[in-house]
Amino acid sequence: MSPRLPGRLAGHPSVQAVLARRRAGADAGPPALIDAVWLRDVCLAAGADDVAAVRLDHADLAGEREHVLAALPGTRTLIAMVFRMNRDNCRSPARSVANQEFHQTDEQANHAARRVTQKLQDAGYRALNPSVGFPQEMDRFPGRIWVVAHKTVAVAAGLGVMGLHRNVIHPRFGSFVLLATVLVNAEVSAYGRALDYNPCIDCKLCVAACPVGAIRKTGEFDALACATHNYREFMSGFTDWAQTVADSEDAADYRSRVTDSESASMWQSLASPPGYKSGYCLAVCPAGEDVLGPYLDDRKTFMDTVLRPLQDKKETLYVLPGSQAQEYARRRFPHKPVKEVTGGWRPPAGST
Ligand code: B12
Ligand code: SF4
Repeated sequence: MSPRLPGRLAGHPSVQAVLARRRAGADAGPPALIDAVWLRDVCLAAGADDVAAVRLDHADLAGEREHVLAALPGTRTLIAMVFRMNRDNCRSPARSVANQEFHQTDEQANHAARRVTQKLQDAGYRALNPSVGFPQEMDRFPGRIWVVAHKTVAVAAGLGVMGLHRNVIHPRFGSFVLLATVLVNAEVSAYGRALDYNPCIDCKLCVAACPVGAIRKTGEFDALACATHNYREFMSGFTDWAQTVADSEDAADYRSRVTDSESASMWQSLASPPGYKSGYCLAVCPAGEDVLGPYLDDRKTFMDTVLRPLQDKKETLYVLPGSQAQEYARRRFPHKPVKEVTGGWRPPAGST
């Protein structure tokens, strides 16, 4: 049935074209249910390495619901996808190599999620793909800057489980995956089921690899220690650097506070995608069926060739003064210079 429209609107060429298409049956609207096999093919063709859908009303997604609905009102299903990273690139002590791998995969995942969204849109659904990594909602910083927590969605969809290092471990690809989520306003004919085991083998290599002790044997994760070091050239570290520039009396004073290589590195992070300082927890993880073999065959060689080069690397570690991370870094990695930074966090009201 045609909608009742005011005369001026009814006579508009675009309106007439839409109504003519409807009369011809070309615009019948999408099927109520998205076919799971079709959806999987679309995601794999777009570049995903694995995919599973989960209902937005899944109990484990209660904390995501309001954020998802704010991003796309009417969302019924979340489509979780994983994208493999090349392992030895991630493991390289050369930060340029590892960072390139992270950023290329990030880009691939964003492209694929966008393509899936486009296919769903063309099929007549409302769909949206939040950013895989950055950019994020910086007006909310230091609050929740992400639109959707991809880890939470991927775990609920059954694509993996978080390991000791708090990254999602895929049963085959292990920790070497980035995640993306597509929101859609329809149900899918089949949903994923949570894994009934954790691919993490509790080897604790991630604990040994993290240079600032952010991953504890007990399972606690010190997100602030991680962000202060690993994200030195992202939002908070950048703010601290900008404050250092503002506080410096002249070029000589600035140079006494910031080394030439730190200035060059900050420039590189501003000119290219920003560089992670670490990510070693993910790099050393032997979990996952495609990854585990060499670790099972010869654990010593695995540690000598994967863990040790990262532990031995001479590099500056960034810590908050008086933090556990500072004590840990000095004790466990005496060959790595430890530098106190503020992390760029705003001082409490009343302090100068
Ligand atoms: C915030 C964030 C971070 C923070 C906090 C990490 C964390 N464990 O949540 C920091 C800056 C430390 C970080 C670091 C890294 N991240 Co990150 N990060 C995210 C982000 C934006 C949201 C994470 C999230 O869902 N948190 C909520 C719940 C699920 O996490 P949680 O572990 O249960 O809870 C902890 C944190 O949320 C933290 N927290 C709570 N509120 C806040 C607020 C702020 C500002 C901070 C810093 C932390 C924080 O405290 C909780 C208790 O420990 C996602 C992208 C996205 N949109 O989902 C990527 C994501 C989780 N990151 C990812 C990666 C790859 C990394 C790094 C390896 C980057 C690198 N190359 O070095 C490191 C690994 C550090 C680690 N061991 O976790 C991948 C993980 C892929 C996977 N296989 O699981 C994601 C999914 C990006 C992606 N699309 O693939 N990350
Ligand atoms: S490195 Fe070992 S302990 Fe850490 S997440 Fe991977 S399998 Fe689990």
